[in-house]
Amino acid sequence: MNYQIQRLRSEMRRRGLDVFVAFQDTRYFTGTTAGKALIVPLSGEPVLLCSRLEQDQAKKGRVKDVRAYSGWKAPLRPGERVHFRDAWMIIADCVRDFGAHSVGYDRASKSLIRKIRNVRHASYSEMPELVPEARSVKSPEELKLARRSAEIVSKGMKRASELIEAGRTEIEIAAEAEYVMRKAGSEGVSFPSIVASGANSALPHAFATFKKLRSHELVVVDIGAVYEGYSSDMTRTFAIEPTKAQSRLLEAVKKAQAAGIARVKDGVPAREVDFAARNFVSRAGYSKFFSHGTGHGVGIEIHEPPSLWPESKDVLKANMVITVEPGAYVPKVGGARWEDMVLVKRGGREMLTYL
Ligand SMILES: [Mn+2]
Repeated sequence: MNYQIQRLRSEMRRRGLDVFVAFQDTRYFTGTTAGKALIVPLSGEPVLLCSRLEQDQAKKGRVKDVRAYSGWKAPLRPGERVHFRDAWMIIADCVRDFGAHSVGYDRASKSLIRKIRNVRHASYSEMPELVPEARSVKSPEELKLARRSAEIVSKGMKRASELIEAGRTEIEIAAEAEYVMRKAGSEGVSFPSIVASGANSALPHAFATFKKLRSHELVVVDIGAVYEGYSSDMTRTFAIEPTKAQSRLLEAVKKAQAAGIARVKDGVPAREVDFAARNFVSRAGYSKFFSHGTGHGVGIEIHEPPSLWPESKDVLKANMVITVEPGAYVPKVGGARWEDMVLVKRGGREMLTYL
């Protein structure tokens, strides 16, 4: 049985669940984007439910028991098996066949769960955090994909760095970086690319606009790729003939990032990494301007556990992939953020992104 299902089952045991239904996040378990729901019992084969048009794709994934459904009686290809029923009826059948009393699921509409409950009585509990938590520690196969995704974003950042000069537009830099990542195998961007110059750089979640880069500006470039479902995330801040205040800000943020990264290893509370970086930013006089957490886990989703911020209860474990990204956003000076993906290891760490 695959690693992902094993991790889910240990979480299910801990919470006393007989069955877990993943509606949102089937790709993590199946390795395919096809699928409406994955029904996982504590033992035995999981069932992947998909619409009829997705079934060939669904069968290429890791789950053997693929059940296709169709809401209307369409003519079938030779040898094709389709359940002419609604998806929720098939889920209810599975809950019955697995003899489940306690069913967990990630997220679904109340009306969908009500329909299932009406034909198959059991306790149904929404547990949106269960899968993201199970996902936070990566398998060797997942780490290959995360590494590849990090390499791709590093290439995109290299391209962006080559284009930083007065007169170019933010959009142009974003487009070139995205083009390079796409050609290197990215499925798309993991979030809308940020190229934020001058006053825009002081907005942590700016986009890229037609604004032209000018001298005496900071330029925050925050981009991400997706490789076989695994997201990457990287930020660099460039400076065009920076003022003293801009250079000082940029140096402080870079050093804060290094201080944070130096704390990363298996067993360390995530908030300690945040503290190390934040402390550095504060000592440089920018504590008011560091308005976000120091980092987050990254994988199937761009933001997933653990979270690195002052009140985080998460503890870093070997084979988690996290970002470390302190920043400071100072009106009239500009913003700076420095972000890399870091693999947590026993006794240390490994940088996954590079420039
Ligand atoms: Mn990030």
